[in-house]
Amino acid sequence: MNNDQLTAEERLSRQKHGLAKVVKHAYNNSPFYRRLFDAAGLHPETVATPESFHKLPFTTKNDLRGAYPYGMAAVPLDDIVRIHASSGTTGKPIVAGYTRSDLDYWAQSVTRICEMAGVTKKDIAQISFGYGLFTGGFGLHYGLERLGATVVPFSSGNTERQLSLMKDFKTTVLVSTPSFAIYMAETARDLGYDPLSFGLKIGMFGGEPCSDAMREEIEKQWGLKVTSNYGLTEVVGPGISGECGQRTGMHILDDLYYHEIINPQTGEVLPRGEAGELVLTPLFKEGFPVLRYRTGDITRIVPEPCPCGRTTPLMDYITGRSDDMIIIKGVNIFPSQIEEVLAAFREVSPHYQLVLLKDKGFIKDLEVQVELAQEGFTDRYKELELLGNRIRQRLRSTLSMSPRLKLMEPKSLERTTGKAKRIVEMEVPDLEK
Ligand code: DLL
Repeated sequence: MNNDQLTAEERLSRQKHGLAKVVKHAYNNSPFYRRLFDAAGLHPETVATPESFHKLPFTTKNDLRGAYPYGMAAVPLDDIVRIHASSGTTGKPIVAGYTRSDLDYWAQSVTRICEMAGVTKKDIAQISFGYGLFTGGFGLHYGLERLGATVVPFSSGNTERQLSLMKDFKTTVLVSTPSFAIYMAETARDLGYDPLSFGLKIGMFGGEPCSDAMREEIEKQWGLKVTSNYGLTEVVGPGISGECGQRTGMHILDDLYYHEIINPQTGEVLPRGEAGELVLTPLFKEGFPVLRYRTGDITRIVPEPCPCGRTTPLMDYITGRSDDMIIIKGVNIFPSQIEEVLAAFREVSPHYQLVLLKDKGFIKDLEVQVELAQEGFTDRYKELELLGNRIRQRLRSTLSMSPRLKLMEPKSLERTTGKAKRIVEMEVPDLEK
């Protein structure tokens, strides 16, 4: 049976089976979950159904941090055959351990995501995600290999060599972050290649948001079809949801990953269609199971069915993270709001950075730094001043505050071969406004 076209009853029956299995496994084998159930006065039977699951407390990033390194294990360490970890910038990373069966479960999920994106065994897929503790490289690798595609495990970095092999190997699928795809196109042109001449067909992009503007830019530059896919280390890695060719959102493999959308302030489960924080439970994970994991990612379930015929629910593109809200001068700002404003100006490029200006550790102001677009670049003062004023005005009306704005020369912001770093902090004593 095709798991992407289950009827509502079939789906529910799989979910019931999965929930009962994973809840019992976590309770019986994970000291972390045994304590959590006991403290809440719960027993597996009382929470292991879709109707009662909401009674179980959430698991948070802090819980996983506190369990560093092996506190989330629910099998003897002898049975863990792989470890990945998130690249947390502060504190200890979050560790995920996989049994052999977990690796199989993960590869199956990624294979389905790749098929949805339109990849077939005829494709040559170049993986430009880092191979290492990050789940991107190995995650896509085993899923694509299982599908039968020809995998080029390049890993991240070394952009010029990537391009040269990409051309020689006649790569058809590029697997990377969307920001790296833009950087590669820029480098290709610098080297005198026309990116359109590479013949790339599909982009499988993930690990960070891909705004509509970025998507258009990548498609225009490479002549490929952009698909976005989503996942996170704590749950399994990539392979949780991904786009088909229709652009209606990312199909969640919900026979394998149980999802809820909650109000991030109250924790209440929201009705289908309302935007909130995504909470995930991988139904068949043995090594380091997580139940009701708060992803921090803000999205909603698209109410309309997808014309592709798959019945898996569609998750909308991530609009932000519940923890990336910046509070400046008492105003709440999400970076995605700024990205939307900038995307409306053809005169600037997709490369931007938000600098939090701090005085003795306190955020005092925000500077939006954005590169001018290469095409039509002007250094005429008057034109730049006019453009600056137009962008400032838009930022002010969208954000209800006026951040500082710095228009930068093309290619002056640092490029990344992995996830773009959009927010940086700078200590600026005695800042004046
Ligand atoms: O980024 C796993 C991954 C690798 C997914 C490759 C897709 C492709 P982490 O490093 O743990 O894992 O980061 C997970 O990245 O909570 C989201 O905030 C963000 N993220 C991942 N994919 C997307 C996406 C991997 N398609 C965190 N759109 C998640 C928006 C994404 N944000």
